[in-house]
Amino acid sequence: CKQPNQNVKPCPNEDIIRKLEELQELHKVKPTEDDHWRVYSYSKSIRALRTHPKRIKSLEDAQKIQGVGKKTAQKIIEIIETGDLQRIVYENTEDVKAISTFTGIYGVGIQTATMWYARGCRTVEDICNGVGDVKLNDGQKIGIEFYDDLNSRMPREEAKAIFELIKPIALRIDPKLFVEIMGSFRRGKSDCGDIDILITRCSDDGRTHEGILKALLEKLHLAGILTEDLALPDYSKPLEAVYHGICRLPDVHGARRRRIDFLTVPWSSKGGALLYYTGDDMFNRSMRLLANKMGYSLNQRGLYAGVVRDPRNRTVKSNIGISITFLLWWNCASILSTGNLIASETEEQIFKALGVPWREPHERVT
Ligand code: DCP
Ligand code: MG
Ligand code: MN
Repeated sequence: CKQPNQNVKPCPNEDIIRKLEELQELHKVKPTEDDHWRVYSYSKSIRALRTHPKRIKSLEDAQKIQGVGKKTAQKIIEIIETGDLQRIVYENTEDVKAISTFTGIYGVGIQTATMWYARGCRTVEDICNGVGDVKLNDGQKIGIEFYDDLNSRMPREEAKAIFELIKPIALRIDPKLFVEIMGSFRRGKSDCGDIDILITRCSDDGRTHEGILKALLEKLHLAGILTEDLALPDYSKPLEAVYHGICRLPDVHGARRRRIDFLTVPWSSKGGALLYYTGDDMFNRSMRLLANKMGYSLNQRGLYAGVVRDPRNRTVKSNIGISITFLLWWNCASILSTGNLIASETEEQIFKALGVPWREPHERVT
């Protein structure tokens, strides 16, 4: 598919975005509701700034941008005038710094990071040295070994180069496979945090992609493309599998380790999976919310009706003046429609069923 590279042109407010992102990262590891709101509010401002075509020069300029609040506008001015943001210094306390460093390790969430800090760990070295009797699982050990690589985003071109090695290897196993790159790459971003690959296969000829992922992973290890596994698929679900691992461009001196994810789904879920795996996560969240409001449920398998309501929990009140016939019909309808698939084969079907005008992947940012 076409990849409009809307983010490739230089952004006139890049320095402001960098500082706001830095502050946002610090709030991400803090526990209060207020911090969560700040993260959300900064992400709105950052998105708005990314698409703002002109350099911001004044408080008025900043406040006029949709999504930028008054307090953020003041911060923007501080960054423009001083090149810095005092709030970063203020928020960057020892605990926040340490916890934020720890959550940069693959497989470490805020809870684990906070626990390690409480046990006395202040640096990654402390963790490795067993301070506070901290134990690491295999994924976390790999996360530490390649900490810097895995915390840097790759240029779009590198994701493309790696994918273009992988796709033909997959098609050699089965030429009828659907193998596409999803996530930030499909949205046309100029840099990617990882490589997300969706695999499925039309089963009209009676065959499926069962067993393909296992074979593919083996070949990719042999080719030196996959270097470490982080989470292997659950092979008890033959058509629906998730893999997390690490890859790199083989035969390139100094090539960095990159995160890679595979998702396989049944052909009937292709549209649901494309929509989910293209993201971004905020766009997905708003689509799910909309689906729920309409009494539907949206996930990577597709759009379903009836699953949000549990008919058994419905209490019948006799004083609300609804006829018994209607209540019976309503309950039957709920029961009959439990898990009823509304749309899943194509993304277009799902947009249509939700009454949302079509949005190209690069437009799917909220
Ligand atoms: N996704 C989601 N909710 C999550 C995680 C993922 O809806 N909590 C979906 C939307 C994402 C897609 O999966 O776009 C891929 O997940 P990534 O974490 O790889 O995110 P991106 O590819 O969008 O960004 P990045 O460049 O950071 O990898
Ligand atoms: Mg990604
Ligand atoms: Mn991913």
